[in-house]
Amino acid sequence: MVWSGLTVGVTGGAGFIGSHLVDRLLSEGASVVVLDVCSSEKAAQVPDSARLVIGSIADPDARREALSDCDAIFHLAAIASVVLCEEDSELSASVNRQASLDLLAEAGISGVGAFVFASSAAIYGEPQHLPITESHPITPLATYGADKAAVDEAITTLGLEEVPATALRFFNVYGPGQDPSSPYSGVVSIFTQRASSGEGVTIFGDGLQTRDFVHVSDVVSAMMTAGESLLTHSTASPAHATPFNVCSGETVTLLDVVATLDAITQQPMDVTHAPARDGEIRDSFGDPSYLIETLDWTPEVTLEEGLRELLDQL
Ligand code: UD2
Repeated sequence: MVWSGLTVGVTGGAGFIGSHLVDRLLSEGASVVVLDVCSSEKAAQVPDSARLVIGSIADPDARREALSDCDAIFHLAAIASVVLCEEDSELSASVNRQASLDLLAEAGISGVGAFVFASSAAIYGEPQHLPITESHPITPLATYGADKAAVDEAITTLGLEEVPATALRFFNVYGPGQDPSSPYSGVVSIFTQRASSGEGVTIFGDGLQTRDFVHVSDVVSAMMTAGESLLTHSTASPAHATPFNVCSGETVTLLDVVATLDAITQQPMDVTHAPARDGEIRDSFGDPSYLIETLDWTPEVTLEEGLRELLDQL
């Protein structure tokens, strides 16, 4: 067992994806340290068996307290709202960019055996070809994507003498625990909650925009697999200084999502159309084959299975 007995830091470990990762690491026998700015409500949800340091990744003392003795670090903490990053680009620059770069440098100094960064499909910007492969140009549309891209690039240009690290480019992640009421709620969390309560949904645009929804358990497996490879092979790992798309390869329209929910609940939802969101990307779907072939990862949860699971839990 690669993780048993290791101390593993998870920044953003009280968040949606991070909390699933923490559960998985604990079940694999790791000692987990969570660094998160979380509310007291979120703090209470962090398992007692993990050590929680409440603080920002932009605070060097908090980083030191939480992460200086870690064997591996998963870096998920970020200002996740694209809108907030646009409104406060200084905040995004200090948290999403500079603190992440500082953390990466400190991980190198302290000899961390694996650094896994939560990058984003947002770094690709408007797709120039579909499906999006890792060689797609990095042309982010906004501050959030630009700051993620800066850290992604720092990782993918690391040398063999530096910290073993990888950048995982998440597409549209969904699954249990994603808050439908937050300002950056994913469409799946909103639509499943509405389907469950019998309320209608609003589709921005014609509903034919495409996305690549990847289940959080598959995202966790991708992070674990990449981390294991780095811990085992260090900078000789094929994951080192390499970016990977983390996506399902399943392309769906929003109308497909509604139709699938309708079929599961056997109750058609009321759908209202509103104008498309400004500056939104119409089609975004990725090619997961590089991760599948390089690290033997397989996305296992189909969108229909994932939606059924969510509705069962509501
Ligand atoms: C994703 C990320 C976002 C950022 C962005 C960069 C999520 C949840 N969001 O935004 O953080 O990285 O990519 O490109 O992963 N929609 C509706 N009705 C609703 C809500 C959404 O029609 O009530 C539409 C929305 O206009 C879009 C699609 O659903 O066409 C997906 O929206 P989203 O916010 O879940 O994700 P996305 O891809 O816009």
